[in-house]
Amino acid sequence: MTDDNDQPPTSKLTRSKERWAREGRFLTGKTARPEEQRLPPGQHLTRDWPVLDLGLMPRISRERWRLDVYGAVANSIFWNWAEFTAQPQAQFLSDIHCVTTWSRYDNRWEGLATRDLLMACQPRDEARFVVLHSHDGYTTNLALEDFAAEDALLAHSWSGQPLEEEHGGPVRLVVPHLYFWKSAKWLQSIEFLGEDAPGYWEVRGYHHRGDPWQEQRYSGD
Ligand SMILES: Nc1nc2c(c(=O)[nH]1)N[C@H]1C(S)=C(S)[C@@H](COP(=O)(O)O)O[C@H]1N2
Ligand SMILES: [Mo]
Repeated sequence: MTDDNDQPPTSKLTRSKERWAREGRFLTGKTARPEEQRLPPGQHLTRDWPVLDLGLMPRISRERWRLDVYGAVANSIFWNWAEFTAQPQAQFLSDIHCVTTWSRYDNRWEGLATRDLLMACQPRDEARFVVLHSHDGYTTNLALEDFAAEDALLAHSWSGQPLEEEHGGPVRLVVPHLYFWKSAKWLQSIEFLGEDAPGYWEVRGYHHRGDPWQEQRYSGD
């Protein structure tokens, strides 16, 4: 676990990914429309489910897990596991698109739809951006409209089973219409802001929004 003041971890993989951003690796220069082309440009399908992160896996039991929602909201939230799972339950089927070019179809997620979270916390008028904070020191930022997508959720299960620790359990975000780095694993808190605040990959050369069909891989694309 990392304190807010600690530098987040780096590894051989995170250093390669920083270099890929500088080089513009994997860019095809094509764009597509999700309604017409399920697989975004420059992506290939995989059947297994790769694990990608900063290289350290925080272990948070469901008993110790809390969700902290704060910032520009009318109702701050601090839920324990029982309170979180007492919220309305959504099931969504969606595809994963990782910026390192693998995609995985038909993932069955279960959890709390971000739209239901928004009903509960009531973002104030000035709220425009959301920052996800994770137990490994990872952060990522999203525009409020992207966070509020109809198939976005705080997932605690995948394929009918508790989300595995290596994939971000107890709870991760899933925002299917953006590259998967926006889908924070080991979710700890959600901060609502009036101004954008780039996260771990966004300050290391990756795009602020990350739409796979527009190939928004890197900043400056
Ligand atoms: N907390 C946390 N969330 C994270 C990451 C991370 O390093 N830490 N990596 C992101 C990236 S780059 C990807 S591709 C996906 C990978 O999720 P997976 O390991 O379940 O495939 O998690 C995203 N969410
Ligand atoms: Mo990624």
